[in-house]
Amino acid sequence: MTVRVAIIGAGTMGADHARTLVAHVPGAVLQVVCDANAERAAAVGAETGARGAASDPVEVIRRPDVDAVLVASPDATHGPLTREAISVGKPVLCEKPLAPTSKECLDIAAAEQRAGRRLVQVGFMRRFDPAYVEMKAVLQSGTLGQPLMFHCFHRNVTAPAFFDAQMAITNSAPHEFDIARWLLDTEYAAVTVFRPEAIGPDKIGSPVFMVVKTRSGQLVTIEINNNAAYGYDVRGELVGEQGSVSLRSPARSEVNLALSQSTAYPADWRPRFEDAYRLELQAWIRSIRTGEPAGASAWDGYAATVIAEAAVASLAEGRTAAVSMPETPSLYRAGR
Ligand code: ISE
Repeated sequence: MTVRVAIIGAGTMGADHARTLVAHVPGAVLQVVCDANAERAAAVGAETGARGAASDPVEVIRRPDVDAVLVASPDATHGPLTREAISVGKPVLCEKPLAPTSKECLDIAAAEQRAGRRLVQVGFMRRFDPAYVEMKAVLQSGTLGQPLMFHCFHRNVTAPAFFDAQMAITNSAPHEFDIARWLLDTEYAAVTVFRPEAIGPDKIGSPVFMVVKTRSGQLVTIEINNNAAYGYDVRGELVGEQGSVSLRSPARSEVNLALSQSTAYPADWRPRFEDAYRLELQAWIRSIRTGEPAGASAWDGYAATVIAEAAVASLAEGRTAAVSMPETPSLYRAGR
């Protein structure tokens, strides 16, 4: 069975997924690239050899020659398009966040439960990143003892002027919220958000610094710095009772020159998570063909939005915000 995929949204991530799908994913064909901007859809479609291009996402989702949908359109459209795919029983890989509000995420999970099977995978690609996967394997081997702390650094070169501290929490931090929850296999209890006072009052963006408490008693620290200037740099160190495990930057070479040694930083997340995106898409198509769910579920997408909402409240009100999650429904209990 060849899975005929529609990609909705031909911006940075949609175009990147289209290239990865056609170059590296056996068992899938790029049926249609859809974008509100018809020219952009046609350009990405032509570049990747898609069978067609379109501009109406709902029509595309309902087409009988489309088997599965990848949603990479703007954040606010994720919820309605994912629900549309569920309503016609089609598997959907939705970029993060699953939806901007926890209420919308819960509605998506409810629709999926009514459908009675897992149709939604959320694009938390770090779960496929070899470095995080190794980190989790070391933790699970037991050699570190109990995990105590997880330190996360998320630095982008620069962000657009509208990318404020709240967006740092709702657009960038969900990657950290999801990966820490997945690694530590626990839910969150509380979050406190700080911003360095040294930053000028006219600077509306990050850095934001968060201290998160888990229900199992660990601390997770998260620095989001969308204007770090020097390079795209994601770091993580998991500290256990007996030792720690850190991510290594996947640089492929180092340059020796003028009495110094250097490695390069990528300009954005695509090269850093190239392997993760490829493995994520391969796992998605495999899961459609085998019926075995892979990656982050709609419930995981909900969990990331719940803590993002609490963190936004903490930022606005300058206090610790409690994080509360209902019990995990049975559809989502296996395979976390
Ligand atoms: C962006 O939306 C992403 O998903 C990237 O992975 C992340 O590094 C960046 O901070 C976000 O804005």
